[in-house]
Amino acid sequence: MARTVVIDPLTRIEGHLAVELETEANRVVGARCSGEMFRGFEVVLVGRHPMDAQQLTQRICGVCPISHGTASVFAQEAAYGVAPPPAGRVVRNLILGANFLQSHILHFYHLSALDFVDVGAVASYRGSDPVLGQLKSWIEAQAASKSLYPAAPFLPHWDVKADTEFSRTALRHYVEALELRAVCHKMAAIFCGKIPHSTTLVPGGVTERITVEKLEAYRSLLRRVAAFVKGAYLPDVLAAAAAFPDYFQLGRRPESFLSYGAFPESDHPGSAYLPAGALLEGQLAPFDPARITEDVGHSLYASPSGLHPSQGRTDPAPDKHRAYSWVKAPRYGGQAMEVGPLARLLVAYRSGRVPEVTRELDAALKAVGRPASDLPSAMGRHLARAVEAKLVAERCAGWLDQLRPDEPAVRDFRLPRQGSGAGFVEAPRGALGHWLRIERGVIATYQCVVPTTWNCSPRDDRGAPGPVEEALVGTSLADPGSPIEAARVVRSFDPCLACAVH
Ligand code: NFE
Ligand code: MG
Repeated sequence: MARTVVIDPLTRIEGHLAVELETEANRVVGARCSGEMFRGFEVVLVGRHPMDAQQLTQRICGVCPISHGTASVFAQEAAYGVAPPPAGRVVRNLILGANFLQSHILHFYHLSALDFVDVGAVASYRGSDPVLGQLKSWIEAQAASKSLYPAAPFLPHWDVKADTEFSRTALRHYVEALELRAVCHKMAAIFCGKIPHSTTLVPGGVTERITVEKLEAYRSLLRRVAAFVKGAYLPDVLAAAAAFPDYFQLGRRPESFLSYGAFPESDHPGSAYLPAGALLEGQLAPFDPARITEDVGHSLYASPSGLHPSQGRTDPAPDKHRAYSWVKAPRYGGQAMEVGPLARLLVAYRSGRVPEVTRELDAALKAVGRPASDLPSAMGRHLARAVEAKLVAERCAGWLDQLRPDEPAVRDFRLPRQGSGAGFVEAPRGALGHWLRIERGVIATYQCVVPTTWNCSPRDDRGAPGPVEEALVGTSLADPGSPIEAARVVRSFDPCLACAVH
């Protein structure tokens, strides 16, 4: 029997997403993702001083402000003809690296883990672990209260057949991860003034002075985070992967992945630690920014469709016929592309250029007894994110060793009256681009194409679905009244609709 299942809002993601599933015999045969609000940052920026952009665009999101600030300073640097000194580049990597770690830990423990653990394992706990004891009392107190949502999100509404030991361990780590995220924020704030919304990211580098104290403080916090990633996060994801092998078959879609390249390691284009590239049907090609367009045929905008972002426009049209999302539909050579940790690691893996990516991915696959062809899946996305966290934590230690106290980290520049530039960065959730044009000393146009814009895109003008819409097709729902399987598929992408609608 055909039936429409609506998840609105889809919880435990960032921002406001509605998902509509067309099902036949409880199997998803079509899906639509709707970004449910308009914000208009691209409109707000017009007419402002160009250097307001790295401050204002960071306000697009509290989870990935560093990526927006970095994309903005990259776009401005292209327009101004300035590049940071080596120390400025390295400090930026350290700030962004800390933000990746915070974001990945947040995504697994606080947004996704409750999809995979049995909360009942804590409710029935009789041991002496203080964290589990407190969690148990809290669940009991909430359950006894008359609150509308007792103990949410700690009451399972579905049947999770997870191992008791795994569930207890993961839930203890859930609590620990709250503190670890603060530690990651402290690491970032050492060099970026404050977080969220750094004050030290500027065109030409970073304004923070490098001192022995700061280097050692970062190093000591990094050690703690790296130990948690290695000792808790990665093993917990491997355990979830072993407990939910079906999710290597769910959330699959045609193989098209895009990475702009993350963490530049010299002034040369192409020096990114995780390389740029487009992976289409197994073929790896260099990333070409000219191939990006945005369709708006099914998006709530009156602007023309299929424009390159340098020509892009943002004209909201809330009553547009047939449109169902405030998210535009970015395409690469006309193709929907998945972005994010899985895209970055697959591009690196297929390029064969990053030995530790190959080593760590192969080790993770071996641990769960799966072939590499299982990576493009819901569970593969979790696995790639955890492996990436380990790699980034290790690389941060190496970048730290490159810095010397009082090394200059910023270069001066002159602001042109006119110019244009594009900035490409990898945010925790994937490829992020900002396009800037300056006229008469102020911003004439500004466009952002954001990771979740790629992943949660609606249909394009040809009617072809976006990546999450594709990935949902084929999902079987045990109980369409509680479509947890579909929610798990969507969450594997780590969507941020606040970013996507910008
Ligand atoms: Ni609001 Fe973001 C990241 C960016 S996602 S979290 O990571 O850019 O679209
Ligand atoms: Mg945009």
